[in-house]
Amino acid sequence: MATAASATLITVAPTGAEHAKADVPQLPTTLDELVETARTCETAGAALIHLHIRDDEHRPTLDGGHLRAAVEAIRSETDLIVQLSTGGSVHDPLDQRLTVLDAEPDSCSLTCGTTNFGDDVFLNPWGFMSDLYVRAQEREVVPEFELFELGHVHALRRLLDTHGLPFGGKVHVDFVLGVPGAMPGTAAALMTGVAMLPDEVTSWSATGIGRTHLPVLAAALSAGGHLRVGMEDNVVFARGQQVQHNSELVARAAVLATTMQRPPMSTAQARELLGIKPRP
Ligand code: KMH
Ligand code: ZN
Repeated sequence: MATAASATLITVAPTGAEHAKADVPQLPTTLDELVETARTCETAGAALIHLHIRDDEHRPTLDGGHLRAAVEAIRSETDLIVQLSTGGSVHDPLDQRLTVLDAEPDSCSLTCGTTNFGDDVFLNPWGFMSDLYVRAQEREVVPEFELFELGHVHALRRLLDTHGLPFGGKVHVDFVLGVPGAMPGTAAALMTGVAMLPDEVTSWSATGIGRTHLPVLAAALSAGGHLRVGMEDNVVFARGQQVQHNSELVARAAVLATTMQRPPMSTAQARELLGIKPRP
């Protein structure tokens, strides 16, 4: 397993499925806003975008037309790796979540088990994980394994044992810490998870939800991990100061990574790290 890297993969998760546009008007929800966000965040140092799509009323949607339009628009305007969320919102049915791959993203998220999610439950039973994994292999989409709980690390072991390596041969995981009811956003929890990773894991990143954003970012950087930032996970830049644009979070992560002598990775380096197919 690679324990340190000389450059940092910065992922931006600009929107998510949880915040309402009415509460956070600066949340990018329209196609134009997403494309502008993607462009600006690429300039600020991001190499991968983790996308949730909203409908014309700014509500989360898994509609194939919306997903495909977003993938195509961001590909035509940026060189970012496009990752679609298969987690969607806690209300999305499992069978619909499987259809996300029809939009032909470079990458997809794949959460390695069910977890508490605030007052809700984010459902990821074994059968769903397994089907999604095999479909991603068949369609040559590279999964990013989302780990919200330490048990998810063990479930990843089961996926690899059952189905072998993902398309591209690399195994990249993303720790999501600090979701209420799930793994806490602490350096200790992150380090425990990293210590449990299967040998096949070639890289890892981490993100902390809400007020755990900065502690998790600092812990990940100091331990040789990569970073995910964005308004999906955190809408507060500093005490009393809301995030106005996702690029603020990317730019701060880029400065911290550069200070730590691990500057942001280019999109080409990120493709190699993750085993993503080159653009046609
Ligand atoms: N919105 C959460 C219920 C993912 O993108 O794969 C799930 C989530 C994970 O955001
Ligand atoms: Zn997500």
